[in-house]
Amino acid sequence: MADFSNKVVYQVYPKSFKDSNGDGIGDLRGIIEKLDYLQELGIDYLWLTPVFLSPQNDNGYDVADYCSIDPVFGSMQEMEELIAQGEKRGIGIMLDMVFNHTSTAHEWFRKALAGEEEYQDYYIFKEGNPDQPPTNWESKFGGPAWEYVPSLHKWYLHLFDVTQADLNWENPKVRQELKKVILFWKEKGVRGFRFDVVNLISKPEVYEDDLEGDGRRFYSDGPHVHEYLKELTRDTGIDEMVTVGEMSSTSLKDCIRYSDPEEKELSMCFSFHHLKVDYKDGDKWSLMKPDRMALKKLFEDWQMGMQEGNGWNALFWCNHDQPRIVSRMGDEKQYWKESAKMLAASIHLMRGTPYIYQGEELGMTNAHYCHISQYRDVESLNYYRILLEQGKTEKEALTILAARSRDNGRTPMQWSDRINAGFTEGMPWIEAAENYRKINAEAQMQEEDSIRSFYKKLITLRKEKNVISIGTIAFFEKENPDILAFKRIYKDEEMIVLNNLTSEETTVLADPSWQGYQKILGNYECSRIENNRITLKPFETILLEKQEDEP
Ligand code: TEU
Ligand code: CA
Repeated sequence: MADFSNKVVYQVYPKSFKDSNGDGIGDLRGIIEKLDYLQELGIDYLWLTPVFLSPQNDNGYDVADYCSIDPVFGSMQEMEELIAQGEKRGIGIMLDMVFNHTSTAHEWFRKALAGEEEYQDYYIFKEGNPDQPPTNWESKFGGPAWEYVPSLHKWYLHLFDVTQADLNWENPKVRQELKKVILFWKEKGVRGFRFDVVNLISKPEVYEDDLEGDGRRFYSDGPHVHEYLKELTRDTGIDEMVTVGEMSSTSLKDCIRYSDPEEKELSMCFSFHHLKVDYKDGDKWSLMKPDRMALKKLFEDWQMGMQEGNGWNALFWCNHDQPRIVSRMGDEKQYWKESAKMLAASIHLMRGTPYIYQGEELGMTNAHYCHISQYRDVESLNYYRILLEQGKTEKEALTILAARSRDNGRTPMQWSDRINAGFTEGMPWIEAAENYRKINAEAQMQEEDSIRSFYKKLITLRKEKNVISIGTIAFFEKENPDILAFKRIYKDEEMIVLNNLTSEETTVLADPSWQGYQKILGNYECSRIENNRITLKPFETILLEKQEDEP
């Protein structure tokens, strides 16, 4: 397995990145136009969320054909051009493989529905009567996880939308088909893959009611998942490419196994525990302020656990399913720039490969929509209905969506202060956040002190310093909820990273051993570093480096 410790991945959500033809929907041509922007930022890989043929019920995560491009995004020729143009700029394209389920519009599912038993075995169909689903499991998008097909007298499983039917990985034919997809894209020259909810592919042998939860404990990190991943990697020869698995409700132990190079499963894992520290009682739709102590503890457990187990983390705050981090853990009003930079440093300087989600490098914020008609996401619309059914008022439901909707991460990329943030000449499929006149790429390209410039510095530093890419990590100030502090060591290189997670000033006692350390990066021009203590300003981040001893 190859090493991706000094690489940085940039995630593009094509629908919202750049529209080239004025239909209001981002497309491949738009991405090609912006490759120079990405090269200038310094990234190594571009992870593209699905652009395959799809009814777009879940914005492409409902795939109808894994080997063709949805016309809304462009053509196969444009995809080939994107790969070639990326290559020219040192940017490898990573594609998003949605292998837990297909769209119900996929040919396999259509054949299954038409009664072909061979294809019914591609999915998880269970006999049963119409008023009794096989289990009480719930879909992650709300409602039951089973749908009844009257013509077949059978139910099928869908852990996500009703138009996303779960594939049956127990069937070797399914595994063969999916390997062919990987080989098809490998042949086209893509450099890596992200695997959607890949820890859900192995379902239990027996399907039973979950008396404690929604069913996830039966199929998350399921019985044969490690076996299937090894087989997929081995038979497609992707062990030297960058591969990242999205792990839903996973365990540290399993993530170590998925990403330990000796296991030859994946290069790294996304896990989400650190993004649930503001879920009240674990419920995404119940609001709470972020629990900073829990956040710190999770970082520590996962960083130390992965280090000890020889696993590798994908480091990230944002993606197309998450609200914007500066709105969530920072302060987008008073300390917008400071908090966005601190959040960037805290992630990029830990042990793992960092991911930047489009617009994160600009400090893009949540959408601040105030009407349900502004939302587009299937999950948001389902939950809006569910929240009203639970007795919430429209206003309460909208407050919850404003904090939690996936659409917060899907507003158009803010390129400039021109209409629609310079994203489209037409009517955007989803409204831009109003603050694009202030927060946009054009403005930040000019400014040395911008959030984007800070991200560039972090990327450059990772390339220059082994201590950042491969150094060991250890945490301190562990009992202090306000400061995320850690030390990185590689041979005789040492670094201290201090992050004030709050909008209040706070102090850290300086260790005498930091005497010869010097600040090499921060988000305030002057820092208060005294002999015995360091006073951190609101959301201040400081990177101190040990200077080489005098000869
Ligand atoms: O996401 C999986 C996932 O776990 C989230 O969608 C999560 O369930 C959701 O945010 C609940 O709050 C992946 C993709 O990233 C997502 O866009 C897809 O909708 C989903 O899989 C299904 O393919
Ligand atoms: Ca378009």
